[in-house]
Amino acid sequence: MSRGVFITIEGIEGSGKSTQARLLAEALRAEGRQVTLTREPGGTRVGEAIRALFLDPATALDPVAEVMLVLADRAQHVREKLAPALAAGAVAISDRYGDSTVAYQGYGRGFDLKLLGELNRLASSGIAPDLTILLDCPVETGLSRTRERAKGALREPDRFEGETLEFHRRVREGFRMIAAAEPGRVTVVDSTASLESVQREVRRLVEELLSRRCL
Ligand code: Z5A
Repeated sequence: MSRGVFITIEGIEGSGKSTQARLLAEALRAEGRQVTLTREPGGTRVGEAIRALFLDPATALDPVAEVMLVLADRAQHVREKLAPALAAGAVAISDRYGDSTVAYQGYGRGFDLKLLGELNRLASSGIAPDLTILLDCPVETGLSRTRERAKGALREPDRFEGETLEFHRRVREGFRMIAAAEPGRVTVVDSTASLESVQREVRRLVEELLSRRCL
């Protein structure tokens, strides 16, 4: 039985997840809380190796192999990092988790949603987020932010950055369907707003959760 609190931040590329996850972790640490900030794919040594393969534009991944890789990453991540952090009473913040698999591999690639749900449960040992913050913005906004950031960075687009606009639109729609189906867990935050105002809303949602849990 976990004693900590599990928060995931989800959304399309460029929606601001990594920035908000980092700011949230800093704010909670400044309050003296024990925080584990992590990400998927990645977060563990095995996961970072999977991530490199997963994002490599030179990797021609079969869709089933893609699902298996991301689930292998999750299984390792949960057992090695998330479950111990939650057992120790930490606030665990993950930049992406199971909803990304449903949105990208399910809605984006067309993988069977029911089967994906079962595989996700297996990989996550049933550890579900207490709160998921879905940072939502139009695909064009997210992609223009990441393109702006990439200016001057001497690297080619990763496997997902190279995907079509249509693919990213299906993924966004997938995230919104998940939020509509689970309003008790997932809260949608408009991430076209300024970085500071998104940050304030994220803090408010997390403070609400922590006070509900008397933490
Ligand atoms: N993936 C999958 O397919 N299945 C799965 O199950 C999982 C993942 C778990 C991970 O790549 C890829 O893996 C991901 C899905 C797939 N690919 N895609 N797309 P990643 O981690 O490298 O990519 P990402 O998660 O999309 O990260 P990102 O591109 O860095 O986006 P972000 O984290 O949402 O954004 P950010 O880094 O916080 O901000 C991007 C820029 O926008 C940056 O310059 C910020 O300063 C700026 N920003 C942020 N917020 C704002 C606001 N509010 N206003 C203006 N500018 C802003």
